[in-house]
Amino acid sequence: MSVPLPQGGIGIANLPNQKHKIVAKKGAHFTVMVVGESGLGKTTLINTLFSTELSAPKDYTRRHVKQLDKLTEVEILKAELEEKGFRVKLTVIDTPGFGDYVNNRDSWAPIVDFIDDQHELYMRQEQQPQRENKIDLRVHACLFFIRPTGHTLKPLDIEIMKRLGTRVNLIPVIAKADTLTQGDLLKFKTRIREVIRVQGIRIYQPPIEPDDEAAAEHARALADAMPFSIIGSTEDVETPDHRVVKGRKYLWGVAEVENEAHCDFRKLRALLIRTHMLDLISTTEELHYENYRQQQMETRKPGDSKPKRVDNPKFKEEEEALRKRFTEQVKAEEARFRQWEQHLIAERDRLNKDLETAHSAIKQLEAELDGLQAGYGRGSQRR
Ligand SMILES: Nc1nc2c(ncn2[C@@H]2O[C@H](COP(=O)(O)OP(=O)(O)OP(=O)(O)O)[C@@H](O)[C@H]2O)c(=O)[nH]1
Ligand SMILES: [Mg+2]
Repeated sequence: MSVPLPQGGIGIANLPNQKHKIVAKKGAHFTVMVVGESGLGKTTLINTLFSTELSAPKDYTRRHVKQLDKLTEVEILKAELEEKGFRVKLTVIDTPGFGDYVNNRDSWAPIVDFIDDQHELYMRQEQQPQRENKIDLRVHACLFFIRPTGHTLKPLDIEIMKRLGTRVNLIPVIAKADTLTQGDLLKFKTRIREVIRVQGIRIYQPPIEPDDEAAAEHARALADAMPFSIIGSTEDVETPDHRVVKGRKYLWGVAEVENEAHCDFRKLRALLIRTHMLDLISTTEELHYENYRQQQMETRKPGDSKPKRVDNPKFKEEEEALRKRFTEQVKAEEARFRQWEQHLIAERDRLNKDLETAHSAIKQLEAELDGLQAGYGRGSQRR
């Protein structure tokens, strides 16, 4: 079920360096994961990717994977892409959304564990004598969905993004971009970028090629657009000017998936499956997997078979403390917010009262005026 890639392809034809040429020879495994709160359109985006580019739904396989002792049930979709004889085995991992509250912490922790587990699994296979045909589900790109509040990142987002960013190529996306106006979307983006910077969250940076001006330009444009705004839809709808496009139809018009004036879907797709697939793969190998391996080497005693997060009580303690501190922070923030809300309500009530007083004063004046006019009318009649 190979699907030729139209327009531009994966860009294998002019690979920048020798290493990429080696990857190209072997063919690549590329794994993308979507993560985020429930109902933000993760599954829809995957289906949109497949329906706009990759293949008809019948061409890919879906597999439910229930992880033992884990709360996460991930869905794994596979498809194969081909360009000029270069094959990519694409795997997309759809995770169920976690809740939007601290108490739901346990429902997203398995997602972080899942990423570690894949590194662990790969590392163990590397240590085996027979190293052919390794199972490799190491995640090369993790799309993190942000709720389109128009406000800012939530403490929970920050916490999760921090953890993901040190493990995987993290690509933040703003979900359901059609629910914000372009102006609000831009402000939202700027604010999120600021929070990412201030909080030291690591996100994927498209590398700037020093000796390829066009590629550098493209990379800069991608970096500037982050976090990518997304509209997901597999529906064909007709625009007011009679084009049929993938989009979402509203009374005011159509939000178009592939229109760059509406959202960054095209940029995200280009980054993933055209221009930066190989970079995502090699940074995963060289940076994230290598980090994991090193960390495990340092902390694991010889003969230990399990990764440290299961074994090491000190690590658990630290994590527990961190979680507690985080929960406290969120609670404090919420208390502050509630106080502020109370204050607003009181202020509103006060203003309403003022308004009422003003209203009755006006009413009274009107009544007096009526009285005067009536009196004047009678007076003039008498004359
Ligand atoms: N307005 C708008 N709605 C969207 C968009 N993408 C998805 N939706 C809608 O949002 C709802 C949830 O979409 P899903 O794709 O199931 O969300 P999910 O993130 O996979 O949800 P979970 O699997 O529960 O975590 C559906 O009704 C979608 O039609 C979008 O870009 N804009
Ligand atoms: Mg889903």
